[in-house]
Amino acid sequence: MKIILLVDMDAFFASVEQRSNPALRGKPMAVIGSGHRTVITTASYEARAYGVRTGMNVYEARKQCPHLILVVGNNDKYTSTCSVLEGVYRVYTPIVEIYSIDEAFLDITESAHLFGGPLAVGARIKEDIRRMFGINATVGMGPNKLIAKLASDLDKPDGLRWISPDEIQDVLDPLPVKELWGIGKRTTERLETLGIRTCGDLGRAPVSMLRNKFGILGERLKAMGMGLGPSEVHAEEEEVKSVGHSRTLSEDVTTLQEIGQALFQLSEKVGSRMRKYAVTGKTISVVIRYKSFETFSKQSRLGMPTNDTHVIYRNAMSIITAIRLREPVRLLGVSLSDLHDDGEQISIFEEHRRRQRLFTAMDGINDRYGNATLTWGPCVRKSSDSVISPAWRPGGIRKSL
Ligand code: TTP
Ligand code: MG
Repeated sequence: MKIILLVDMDAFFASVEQRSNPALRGKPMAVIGSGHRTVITTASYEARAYGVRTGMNVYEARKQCPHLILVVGNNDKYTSTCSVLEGVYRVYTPIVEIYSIDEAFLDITESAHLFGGPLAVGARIKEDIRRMFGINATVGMGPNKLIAKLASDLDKPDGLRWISPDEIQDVLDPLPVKELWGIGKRTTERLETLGIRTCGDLGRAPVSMLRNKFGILGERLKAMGMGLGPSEVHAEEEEVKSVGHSRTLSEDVTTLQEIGQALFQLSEKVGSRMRKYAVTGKTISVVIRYKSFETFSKQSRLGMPTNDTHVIYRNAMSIITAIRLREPVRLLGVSLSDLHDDGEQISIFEEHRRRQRLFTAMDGINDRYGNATLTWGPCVRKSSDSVISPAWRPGGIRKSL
């Protein structure tokens, strides 16, 4: 049985701001996005006590807490903190997966005993983070990622909790299903129509009933109710398997035109990064997150490997147009996998060669003068860097979506 550890910073952006400005410490404050200044990105725990939440607009938040202090976020501070954190984690195990801007999974199965056991590792990581950055993190541990995430959620903020295999049943039995990572509002409502409210109910539900209602997902849901989940931690040094980029849109969008604009920007980001790394990809995936946070992805295989922005865009668009969108879209992602070395591709067609020269020139200029100095028409309309996507990675290149 593995021991998986999740580190999740407490009120991450807000904590970093409180750290760099002592006047903000101990106060109800919130960070707003630099691009979209009316929405709360995250709130300090002092502000959460008043009911201020991520995603609220400033007016709603001020209604909850009239003396709320607002700070415009500085993404560079958060991403550089994240990059340094990776080094902290590697002291304890080489198997580290930077999962989001403020979360990382560590597989400490083989190394925990060197430091005095899982709880000692967790305590040391918390202490390292406090000493280096002056901020609090919560550490959750369990035999898989689902339970590690649950342990962290249940013990926030400044928590340290290890749910060992023999405790899982007792923890899950009374726990409402919505507390489980990956079970959103819609699934919770659909489970409720089956009379399933707690994880205990879910784990005991007949699989045939769940399969009827949820199809293939039914089995996964039952397993989750029993506390089973993935335990593979994807260490970053493994070979790159996909290149992707995703972005929380500054506003939820509904029209194909708006989606197309965002997809073009993403395709250009992915295409230019692939050209920089001299790779092409043969499978394209599009990730869609609805307003309700329900997230899914669709893939398609390309005729030949590509890193051409327009080819990526056209294929991403045909995936989207084949989907009947049920809700406004909050986040979009594009990635290419099944990667090949670009050198394998010999350009037979002059058009292909001409486009490659164009891309090389554009990428060169952008390398020199900063990203998106030179870009395609559809990318100009909206700034694309004001929001850090939850899928942000230090290297900008990741193994899987
Ligand atoms: P979270 O870990 O979800 O939130 P948090 O660290 O602020 O608070 P806690 O973990 O203690 O509950 O997100 C990490 C950071 O990511 C958060 O500080 C701000 C940013 N973020 C966004 O930019 N947009 C979002 O929709 C969310 C949820 C977070
Ligand atoms: Mg956090």
